[in-house]
Amino acid sequence: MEKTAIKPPMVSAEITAPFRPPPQAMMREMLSRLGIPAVHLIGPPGSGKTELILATLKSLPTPSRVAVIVVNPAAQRDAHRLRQHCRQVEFVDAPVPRAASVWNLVQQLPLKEIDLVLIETCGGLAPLEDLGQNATVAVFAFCGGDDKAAEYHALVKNSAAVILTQIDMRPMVKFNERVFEEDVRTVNANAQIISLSAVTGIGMHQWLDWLTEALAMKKR
Ligand SMILES: Nc1nc2c(ncn2[C@@H]2O[C@H](COP(=O)(O)OP(=O)(O)OP(=O)(O)O)[C@@H](O)[C@H]2O)c(=O)[nH]1
Ligand SMILES: [Mg+2]
Repeated sequence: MEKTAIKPPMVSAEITAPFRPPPQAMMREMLSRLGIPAVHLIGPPGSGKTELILATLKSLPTPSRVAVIVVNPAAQRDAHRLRQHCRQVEFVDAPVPRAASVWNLVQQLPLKEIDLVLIETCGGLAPLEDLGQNATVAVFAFCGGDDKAAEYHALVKNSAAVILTQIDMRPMVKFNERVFEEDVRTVNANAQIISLSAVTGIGMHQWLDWLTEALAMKKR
């Protein structure tokens, strides 16, 4: 009689591999446990994200308790600008933010000394990976034109707040604020729209109030 070889039972990789939650889930869980909100600021190149973070650091009573993570192809430059006002600045020189690299950096932060994590990334046209943030904030600039909320409608839809920076440029730039606001409202009825200038400080209080509320909510 012909002998048939006994095959070992098939063990699927799913069963043998230890379960590891995705990086964004681990980040959210850890920051949540510590009551630290992570706010992701995202917008087109040059929309004023770094300038806004700088103005924020200058306005907050304890900037030393803020950590900033910057991701863009030349993030080191933004990090250099920010380090003058903030001890905890990390960067990734990459065009697209990845949850795994953000999580790696967050794990290296002295989280007991941190109240807020700000993540700056450049983009918003292509669908983005969830980075483990609690809130997404879209940042657009007056000089970028009044069509940006329509162009970046997916980003606007997923944002808790929409910032329109560089309003000190009003006298110099053709920009229809009604069109911009209507485009935001078409896709997102709830986002707070905040117009400000990170350079002159006009409107910054609204942004700081929003941020303070986000911090308080997380602590609660
Ligand atoms: N007048 C004026 N200039 C601003 C304001 N905010 C930003 N800028 C200027 O706009 C330019 C771009 O600002 P950044 O903050 O570097 O823009 P960004 O979004 O971080 O750019 P990327 O990191 O390259 O995506 C800089 O020259 C800023 O100084 C503002 O409120 N008013
Ligand atoms: Mg920047």
